[in-house]
Amino acid sequence: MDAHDAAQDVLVETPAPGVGLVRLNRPQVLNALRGQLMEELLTALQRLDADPAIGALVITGNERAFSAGADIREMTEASVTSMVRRGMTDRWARLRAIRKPLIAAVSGHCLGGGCELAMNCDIIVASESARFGQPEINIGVIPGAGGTQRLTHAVGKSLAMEMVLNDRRLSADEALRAGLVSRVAPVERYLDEAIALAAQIAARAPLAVQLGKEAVNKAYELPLSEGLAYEQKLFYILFGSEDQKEGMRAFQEKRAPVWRGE
Ligand code: CO8
Repeated sequence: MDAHDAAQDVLVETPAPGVGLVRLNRPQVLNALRGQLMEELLTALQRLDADPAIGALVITGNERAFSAGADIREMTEASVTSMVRRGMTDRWARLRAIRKPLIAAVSGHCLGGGCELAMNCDIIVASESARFGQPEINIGVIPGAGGTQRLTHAVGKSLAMEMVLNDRRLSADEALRAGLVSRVAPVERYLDEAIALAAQIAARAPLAVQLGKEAVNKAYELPLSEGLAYEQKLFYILFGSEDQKEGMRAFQEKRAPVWRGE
């Protein structure tokens, strides 16, 4: 293994109680998503997901770039066979299998696979300098990790088409208006806001948080009648939890609930 291979492509921190933070760490190439980075990212997220002390996760880059997308150098000479063998599909499936809420804290470039990574998260918090785009058309391809699908759900067909077919980039305010992100903060504060939001969610009833995430994400997959039925089943399931009893008793006793995650 040479020094390049030994590089840490992601850094993991616990910046607040209950919060796991994963920083993409290839600033010299605007956090381009090479295979090694994706593996390290997924390993870190899976570890945090399994850690009972952690309730919510934040993925971030740096002020200049969340990520400028897949590593173009790694892909240039790729063949169909090598792309299939690379197991890209498995990696994104592993990301979707994370049960705890994932918040993307985005500043600067958020492009291509970087935008797809952010959209795979449950909530996007943007800095005022964030720029969202799917510029794959410039290099002769199209998005390959959900961009055409998730963007269309998030911002609507017309805007998604402009972004995919003509590299239209969205400013943070445009992304907020279009519904791609839920809040925009100054560059000095966006990460702190994302961490604070994660800490608030981490302090809530863990099972309800997990099932709430699952139910909202089902809205992307299911027709309304099936989604409503799915939600109802999850709602019923929560009546088998201690936390449901605790939450409703605490309300009546006018005290703060103590969640046990059971
Ligand atoms: N891959 C590899 N290297 C990159 C990438 C990238 N995506 N983006 C930037 N870099 C490198 C540059 O080559 C440069 O390196 P060097 O200093 O060695 O020349 C360094 O980062 C800094 O970049 P620039 O000098 O270009 O910085 P600028 O501020 O002038 O420009 C831009 C910033 C506009 C972001 C520009 O770098 C750019 O256009 N980058 C490419 C963006 C792009 O096309 N992204 C889409 C990639 S394809 C994709 O994501 C498909 C997703 C499929 C699934 C995902 C699988 C993980």
